[in-house]
Amino acid sequence: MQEQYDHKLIELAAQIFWDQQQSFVVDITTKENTFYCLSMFPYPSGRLHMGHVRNYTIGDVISRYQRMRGKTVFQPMGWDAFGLPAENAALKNNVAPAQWTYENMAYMRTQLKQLGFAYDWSREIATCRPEYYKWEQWMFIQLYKKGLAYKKTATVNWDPVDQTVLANEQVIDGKGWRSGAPVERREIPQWFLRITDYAEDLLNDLETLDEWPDAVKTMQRNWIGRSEGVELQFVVNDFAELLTVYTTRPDTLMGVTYVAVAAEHALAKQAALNNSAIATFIKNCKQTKLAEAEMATMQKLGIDTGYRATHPITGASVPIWIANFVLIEYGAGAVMSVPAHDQRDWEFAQQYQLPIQQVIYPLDDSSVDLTKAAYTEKGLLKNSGEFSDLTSQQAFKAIASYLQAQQKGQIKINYRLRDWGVSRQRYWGAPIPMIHCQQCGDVPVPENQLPVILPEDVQFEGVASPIKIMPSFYETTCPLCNGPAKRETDTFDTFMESSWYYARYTARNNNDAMLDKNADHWLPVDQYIGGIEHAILHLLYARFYHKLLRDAGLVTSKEPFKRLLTQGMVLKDGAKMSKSKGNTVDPQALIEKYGADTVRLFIMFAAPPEQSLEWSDDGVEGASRFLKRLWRLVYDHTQRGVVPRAMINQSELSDEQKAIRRKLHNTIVKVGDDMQRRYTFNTAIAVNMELVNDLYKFNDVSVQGRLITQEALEGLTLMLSPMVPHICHQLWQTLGHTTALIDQAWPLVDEAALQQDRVDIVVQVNGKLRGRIAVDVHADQATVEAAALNEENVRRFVEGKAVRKIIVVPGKLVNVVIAE
Ligand code: ANZ
Ligand code: ZN
Repeated sequence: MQEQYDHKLIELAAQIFWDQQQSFVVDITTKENTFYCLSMFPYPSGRLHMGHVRNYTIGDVISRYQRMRGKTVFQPMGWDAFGLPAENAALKNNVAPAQWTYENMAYMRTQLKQLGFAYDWSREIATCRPEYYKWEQWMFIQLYKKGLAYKKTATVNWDPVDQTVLANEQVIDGKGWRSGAPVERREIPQWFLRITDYAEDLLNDLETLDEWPDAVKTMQRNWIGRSEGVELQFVVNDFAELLTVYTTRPDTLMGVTYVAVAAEHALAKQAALNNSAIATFIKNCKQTKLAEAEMATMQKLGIDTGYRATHPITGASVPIWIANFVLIEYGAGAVMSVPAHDQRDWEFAQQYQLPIQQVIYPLDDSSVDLTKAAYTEKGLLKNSGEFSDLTSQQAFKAIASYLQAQQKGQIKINYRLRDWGVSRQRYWGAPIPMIHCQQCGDVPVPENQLPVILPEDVQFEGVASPIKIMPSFYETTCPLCNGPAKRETDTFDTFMESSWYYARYTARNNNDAMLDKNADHWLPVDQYIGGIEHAILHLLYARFYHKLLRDAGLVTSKEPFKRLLTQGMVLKDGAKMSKSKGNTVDPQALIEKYGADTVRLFIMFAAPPEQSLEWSDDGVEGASRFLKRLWRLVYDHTQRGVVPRAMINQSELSDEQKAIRRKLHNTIVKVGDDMQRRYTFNTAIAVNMELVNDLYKFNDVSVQGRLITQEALEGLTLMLSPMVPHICHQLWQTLGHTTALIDQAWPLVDEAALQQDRVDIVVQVNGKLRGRIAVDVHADQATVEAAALNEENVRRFVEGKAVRKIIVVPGKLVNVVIAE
């Protein structure tokens, strides 16, 4: 063994060894005792950032630990390879998105290998490969046949600079998140997946995910947004249909003073036909953005349609307005307005001087000032005819049944969740496998013609997608009538690929089916690890897709991820480490300077995985110093020759020898718990560090002492190996083993070593701490008292005084009471 710790040599040697032994390649047909550990795959942006390194180190530590516990661990890695940045890079550097992506993958793969992650590289996936997206296209066609995929014209946020549709979250202050250009609204035909059919399942099954963080489940619940209300109809003069509204507060029905509809509502369109002011108002509404968070704060604007609705109970006639805060996509696209009890309705009524009628009163008789704000609490009904004096809760039921009996309304459950728009007008994505024929309409690509391959060798002319101007791509014949037809040139939202990759890893090499029976051997994923930024969309889409796979008979489980860990952010000087803030630390430089093990150790030691991690150069130095200390300890020990492991006879050991063994075995207990249950890898490392300190002090070169040191060093090496696998791989050999560390089991606890035969007791004199003694655990009271009085410092305080009383708390404390 070399005296100096040389991380470069050691890490390379370990990596070559694992590679040659194929240590991490699993037999995918394994059925029992499996553990599927998955970290969210990266977008191949160019190089790894510290957030990736943290994410993947956590996953690797869990994987390696589970392996030592006897599990067959599957830990795959791949690339979420489609997406906008590749196109931006193409425009900027004049390199095809495919080439840019493949180059980035190659570089980042090298980095991941340098970090020593225990991946089964034989199952690597890149979502931009036809053998992957072929099955996504195939599944889409199955969904289309079931009516779960459909096309409709939808209003979208259009970014005029990036020439793409933006999701609502990508619109910030009415501008595109990347381009900063004012967003326009456009109506274009788009493909949707009917996720709303699964809203109830997606909500209810959250209950089964007891190993998910509550915060994530709450975010999912809010996003799905279930509400219980009543849908009711108003009769409108001169309008062919009844006007339906959705309310969660039917108890306020008698306080309705107007009705408001969305600008896109049929009634608004009819009103605009011969009223240019209304037409202009509607047009202006369309130009403003959709972002929902802004709905609450934006200025409320409206216009009177001149139409009037008849109140379903009182028969009173109320005006119908068009209001910009009513969403066409939610509920019925129209609301019954109760300005006394809804804040938005109140603001609108103030602005346009519409009447405000209070019908709900506080249960405790406190007064309400409706000139300041709406009273939005529930309470007691007044001014509500036969419903007066009911509580809100009672009135909900009473009014709902009244409307139902009159056939004017019914109870309705609504979800905020919208169907998932999967069309993107960009190039670098999986082609949507549909053909449009003038005669036959939309026709799916026949399955034997899949995949529809995205041409990779393309030239960008401007921002527009190259395949939209490439007849060789889009010109085709109709599978039904053989006439000329046009392929869909939109591509899938990249959330499509990341919604099922976890399953495809298990069927990576199957070119005949999307999934096979191996999927059920591994799914659900035992441990999924990733950033909290994916708490809503990615996880919701993956959960939805899993249910689609289940209903297609491809898996039997309900949910894709059993246990979820969302790792905290990496901070530098208190701010999130990010390119835009210019405060990044490049992992590559650190790997080169200190080695992968130092980086891994620092990351796992600096914070528990779910908390944010403050970057510290000193911390990195500290991790590096610790590894050198560990190295030196083993070096010094083995310089005297290796000690073959032998039975240790506990009864022959000195107190000091027993103490160090007890420390070792206590550490094994504690680290096991930290790694298995608590996931507090930082404290697991801390107790190993303490053990290293104790071993430096121990320095017992007797035969027994060397035997104990050998045992402790082996324990340390095993326990630290999930965190710092390379150095431990070497140390294991240095300690005299011919078998590889990677095949070792987690160390066993020797119960005998845990037994304590002496306990430490504090000694007080008149309640003040004056000394400590160690006594036999079985010592009787008299022996303990004598030992206490005999303690040097205690003796000084007691000397010459009368001892009144001695109080003994067994195993803990002795208090000597003396006359002052
Ligand atoms: C009358 C009312 C009175 C309301 C009151 C609230 C309080 P959640 O809980 O999120 O489902 N609403 C219904 N459809 C809407 C749309 N398309 N655009 C904007 N707002 C709409 O919200 C349901 C409530 O949001 C409904 O209950 C309705 O206002 C409004 F004291 O009806 B409420
Ligand atoms: Zn046709």
